[in-house]
Amino acid sequence: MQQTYFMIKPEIVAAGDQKVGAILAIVGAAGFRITGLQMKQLDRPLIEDFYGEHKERPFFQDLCDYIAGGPVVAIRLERENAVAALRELIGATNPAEASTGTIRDLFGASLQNNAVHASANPEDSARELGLIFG
Ligand code: 3AN
Repeated sequence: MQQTYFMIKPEIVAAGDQKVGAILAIVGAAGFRITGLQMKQLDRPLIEDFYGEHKERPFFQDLCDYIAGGPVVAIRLERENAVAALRELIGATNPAEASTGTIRDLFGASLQNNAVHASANPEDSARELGLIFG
C-alpha cells in the first residue's frame, strides 16, 4: 500500500455545487481509500513552502494567490501504486491537454485553475503529506 496527497483546489470548493462530491466519487471508484480529509484555508507561508519548487517561475505569485484565495479540500489517499495511479486519473497539468475522462479534463478550467493537485512522486507525497497533515 502507498499513500499520496490529493487536493481539491479553491475554485472547485468555492463553486458550492456537487463537484467536490463528484471528484471524490471518481477517486473512490478507482480503488483509493480516504485515510485523511480536511477542508481548510492554507496560509501563505505554507503554500509558498508547498510549491517551493516553482519559486523562480513567473507564475509563482499568481499560483500562491490562487491557492490562498479560499479553502481547499486536503485528502490523504491510500492504494497500491497510489502516486502513479492518481497522476494518471487526474490527467495532464493543462486541462486542454488532459486525456478524455480524467479529472482535469472534466473539471479543469485553465492551466492555473486545473481543479486538483496530486503528488508527482513518492518523495513529494511524503513531503506534502507532512506539510498538510503533520
Ligand atoms: P502538476 O500540478 O500537474 O504537478 P506543476 O507542479 O507543474 O503541475 O504545477 C503546479 C501548479 O502550478 C499547477 N497545478 C498549476 O495550477 C500551476 N501552473 C503550472 N504551470 C503553469 C503555467 N505555465 N502557468 C500558470 N500556472 C501554472
